[in-house]
Formats: sequence, structure tokens, C-alpha cells
Amino acid sequence: MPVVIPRRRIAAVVTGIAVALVPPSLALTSAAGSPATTIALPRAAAAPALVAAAPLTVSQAIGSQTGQSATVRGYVVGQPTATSTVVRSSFPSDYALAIADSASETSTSRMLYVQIPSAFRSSWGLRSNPSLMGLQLDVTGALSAYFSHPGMTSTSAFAFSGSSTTTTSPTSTTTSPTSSPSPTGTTSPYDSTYYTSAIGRTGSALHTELHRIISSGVTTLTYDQVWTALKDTDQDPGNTNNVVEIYSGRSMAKSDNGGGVDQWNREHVWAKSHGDFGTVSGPGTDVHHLRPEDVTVNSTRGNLDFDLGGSAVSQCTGCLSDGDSFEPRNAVKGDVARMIFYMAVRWDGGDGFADLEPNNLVGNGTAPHIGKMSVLRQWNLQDPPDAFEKRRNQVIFDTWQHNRNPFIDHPEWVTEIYGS
Ligand SMILES: [Ca+2]
Ligand SMILES: [Ca+2]
Repeated sequence: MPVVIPRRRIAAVVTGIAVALVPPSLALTSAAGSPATTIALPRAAAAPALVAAAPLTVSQAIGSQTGQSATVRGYVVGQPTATSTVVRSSFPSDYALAIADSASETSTSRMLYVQIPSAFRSSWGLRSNPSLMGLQLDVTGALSAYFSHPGMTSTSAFAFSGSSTTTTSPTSTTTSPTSSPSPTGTTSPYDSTYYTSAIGRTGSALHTELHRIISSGVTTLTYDQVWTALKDTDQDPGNTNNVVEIYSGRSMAKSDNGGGVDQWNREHVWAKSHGDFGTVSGPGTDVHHLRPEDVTVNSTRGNLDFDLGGSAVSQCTGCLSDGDSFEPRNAVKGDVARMIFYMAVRWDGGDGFADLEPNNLVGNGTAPHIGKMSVLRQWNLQDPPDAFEKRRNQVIFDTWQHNRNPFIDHPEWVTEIYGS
């Protein structure tokens, strides 16, 4: 059956938005990378056909991942959290829905993953509205991969099927291509629980309160346990046997860890010599800043501060390095910045370890500082938290350390504490 797309919906497709809203680490370049193009509708048949156009079924939508805008009808069957994982209870966030042609569908291959932009999350997200499970919805947006799975992105309308109470985003036709959540004014599902005492604070008072919160009830890992944790926190969303290396972006077998050439090992994003904390249980085993990385690339990064520029790094596409600094690929620049700011707030001295703080220098050596702060602040803004980073934060909170990185939940707190 041909896909009939009403003209008014074609007009609402803004070239490029679908690409920008898909997390960079999860985007499919083939499906999401090509700009939407306008379909020429047969002139004679247009008017009656458009009025009568029915929503697509989920099956049709899965078979029409063209980037074009369409309305799809389906039953809410869960929340996708990875390419092949849809949870049906204890929903972690309001960011995505899975819909299917049957309310009892359990095969992810017959589900469409629907992105929920921030304006719709409080009304249509499953964490806030678990009673949506099993209900039939009409959703409108771009038929484009999400979580590397047939999906809908830039979703611009949600409605109960057969209802006249469609809700559309006030900014759906004029929105700028910012990723979500926005770096300013975000809300987190943990604002009324984990972060209650921090909400409304600014500057050093916010730093002090966040330090207290993220240092309370923490499970501290051994350096050996970090191997096991990383195989969970950094799992490849497209292959549960693999982890994704942070700087190189390569997917590597979980089992191929160690110290050999082309194996992956445990990279300290806050280099452990900056404050000399080593690998005893503490900052050196805090998985919020520990990531899998290729042994050679890890060695190239060494204890360099972060800054822009240099020459290309072998085995690390998009990375640059010179004598005193390292620049990671664009897709993880914000991740790196938020890990550094987390470490600065988590580790404040008084516990046997140095008070870690970023500064605006490079070449910090063994001082408990890492630069360059102005660059890290910019990276936080230009690369907002994506699905991989948010899942990681949740897994660390739920399973491993039981504390959160506040800057993934609230990227704007970087500015509140460290200025702009
Ligand atoms: Ca990122
Ligand atoms: Ca500190």
C-alpha cells in the first residue's frame, strides 16, 4: 500500500531536524542521514485521497523508514531503552514509547520506537503516565530510525485514537534543531526525590549540596569490579556482547579486555595522575568517569588535559592531540565535560583524596586540576546528554554505585556552578 502523506504534514517537516534529534551514537546514517524530500502527489487524486487518508499501521511505518512525516496508529507496549530492549514496567524516563499493532506484542521487531520531545514528556511519557500501557494512540512525526531501530523522530503530535483532543507542540513547526534535553531549564525525573534539596540553589551552595547528595549512600567499587561494571554500563546498544570505546567509538567484544595491543582497558577520563589518586577504591574506581578505551589510544591520551587542536590520533577518528592536550571526537565531547564536572563535585577533599577541580590551564601535571574549563563548558553545551549517556547514568545509579551524575540530569548546572 502506498504511503499517502497529507500536504500539511509535509510542510511541517523541516529538513535536518530528524537527524539532529537522534542521539549521535545511535543514529543510522542511512535512514536518518538523508534530508527529508518532498513527495510529489498526483494532482488529480490528491484532494479526496488526502481527506480520507487513514493513519499508517505500525507494520506499514516499519516498512516506510523514509524520513517523511506521517501519522501512525498503534498500541503502547512499553519503553525502548536499547535497540532490542523494551521495558514494560518500572519505566526509567519519559523519553520514548514503543507502539505495535497488537496491545500484547512482545517482539521488538514488530514495534515502532517513538521519540517523545521534551514538550510532550509530562503527558505522554511512561514514567509519568504508566497507565498509557495498552492504550491506542495516533502519533505524528518523521519515519526515521530511533535507538538504531525502526522509529519515529521529531514527533509533533500525540492523541488517543479516535479522540479530537490532539496535542501538538507549540513549537512543532518552528522549532530549532536542539537536541533534548535542552542545556537550560531542564527537568529530571529525580527532581522531587534525589535532587529535592538542590533544586533552586545556585553557585557554591549548589556545589555543596550536590556534593552531599552524590556522596551519600554510595557503593565504592574495587578496581577489579570496574571491569564487570563497564561491561554493563558501556554495553553497545546494538550488540549486547560488546562495549563501545569512548574516544574511538569502536564496538569491542566485552571479553577482549586487558593490556594487549588492540584490547580495551579502563580509561580514567579524569587522568589519575591529576591528584594522584591511583586505583585504590575512591576516585580511581569511580565508574562515572571510567570508560572502555583501546589500549593504544588510552596511552596516547595519557594524562593530557582537554583542549582543542593538534594532529590526528591513530585509531581514533575525529580525535586530535598535541604536546599538552587531547580533543575527543564530537559525539563524546559533552560526555567528557560532564564526567569532569561530576568528579569535581564528587571529590572535594576531606576524605583522604585531593579536592579535584577543573581550571583553565593545560599542562596541569600532577596538580588536582584538569583543563581547559572554558572548552569543557562549551563541550557541555554543544553535545547535550544522549541516550547512551543517560542509560549509563541510570545503570550506575540502579546497579553499581547508587549515585548519579547531576550534570547528565541537569546540564545547565554546569553553568550554575562553573559559569558561562
Ligand atoms: Ca554525546
Ligand atoms: Ca572538588
